[in-house]
Amino acid sequence: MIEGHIAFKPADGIPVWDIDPYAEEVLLHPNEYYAELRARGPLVYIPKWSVLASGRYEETREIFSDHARFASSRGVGLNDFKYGKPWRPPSIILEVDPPDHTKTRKVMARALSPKAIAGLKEGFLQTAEAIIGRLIRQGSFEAVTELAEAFPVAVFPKAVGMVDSDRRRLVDYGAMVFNALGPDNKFRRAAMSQAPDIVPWITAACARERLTKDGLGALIYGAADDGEVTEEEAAMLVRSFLSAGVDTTVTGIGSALWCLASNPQEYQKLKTDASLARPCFEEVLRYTSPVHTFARTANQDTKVAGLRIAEGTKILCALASANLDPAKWGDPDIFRIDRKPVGHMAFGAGIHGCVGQNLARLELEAVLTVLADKVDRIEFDGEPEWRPNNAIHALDRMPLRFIGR
Ligand code: HEM
Ligand code: OVM
Repeated sequence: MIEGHIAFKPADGIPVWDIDPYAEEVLLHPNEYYAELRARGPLVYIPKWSVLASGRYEETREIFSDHARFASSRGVGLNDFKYGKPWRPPSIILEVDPPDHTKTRKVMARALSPKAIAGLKEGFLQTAEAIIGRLIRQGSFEAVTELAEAFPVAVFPKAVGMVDSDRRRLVDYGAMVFNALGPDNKFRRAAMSQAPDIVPWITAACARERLTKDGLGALIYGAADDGEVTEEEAAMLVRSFLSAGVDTTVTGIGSALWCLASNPQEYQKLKTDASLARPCFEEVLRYTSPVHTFARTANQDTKVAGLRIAEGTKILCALASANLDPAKWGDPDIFRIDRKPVGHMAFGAGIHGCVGQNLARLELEAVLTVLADKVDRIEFDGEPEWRPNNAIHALDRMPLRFIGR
């Protein structure tokens, strides 16, 4: 038996499914797994990891909306912090419950509020113009590194106020944090092998002295000056920026380009009406769900959809599957930039709902607006390939061609 995965007998009515959601084929091309997960029932028991999984919209939303019954403090990955030691000191916003969560969430929400980030828009647009202009002149390029990574890595560390940035370490740290949410499989081990190099670099980058006085990081340290959090807590919250703020938006941009290259008629809609940039991103999020799975742990004996769940049960919540549930969405497998998918789960829901979502939207708005203005057509210049990760569904490489106007 694997440490931390104690086998149990699921309650009557919960189907048992002998599948590994972390198998490479599933992580690369998960939509069949999601469809079968939803079809088998609101909850299924997966003996391979002794967990329940939720893939339907209604129940996934119910679980995410109820932090009192479904805790984050035992980890939001497969591993239960009660049994296995976390690989790093747990996040003091993501991996905690109220009341601990309330204070740190308030500080982060203020630093990432629409008002706090409004001033970033102009710089985001300029950077998008510079990068996209260069790629148009180049014609063909590899979109994951040259656009999806290049843009966030140019704007985000600067917004945080980092004095020195390191693209490779920032992107790989994100991938490590998300791979860490899965089992001890080859993806997690490969990511973790980089920890001795990356973790000390990240930790050092979070110190007050390594941040400018005018960035988002300084706003967090300002909360330490005001006595809202300690100096150590401020450093941990800056670590949360670096954990959650890079790989997610890299994935969002890559997936947006993939959606638009695959659906030229939808791209033409965006070109005709650039005010669709934001709705387009919401549909990219629904359709591709950068974070495919986050987990919760039942705090008490409870029920979902009338099915009994025992205290201590881990539940994998397949956000990507909820976002494709035909019981919630009409024609869920069709990408439509003007769908306006209110209530999608790509940013989560409830008290832990993505605190960086306004910043993510600002980044994607800049990229999509400049694209629509400058690029006539987006075409594949080779087969896109996905990169397996235990919690994120991202492209590995995608040769593209921009045909300028
Ligand atoms: C939380 C997705 C961008 C910072 C979350 C959650 C999701 C998510 C699903 C919920 C976690 C849970 O309930 O367990 C995304 C996606 C993004 C994105 C898809 C981009 C497309 C960002 C950015 C930042 C950020 C840019 C930072 C600037 C955070 C933090 C939390 C969070 C700190 C924890 C909030 C809490 O627990 O209260 N994100 N995120 N995210 N996100 Fe994002
Ligand atoms: C964190 C954090 C927040 C959201 C997502 C994430 C798993 C990490 O606070 O470290 O990636």
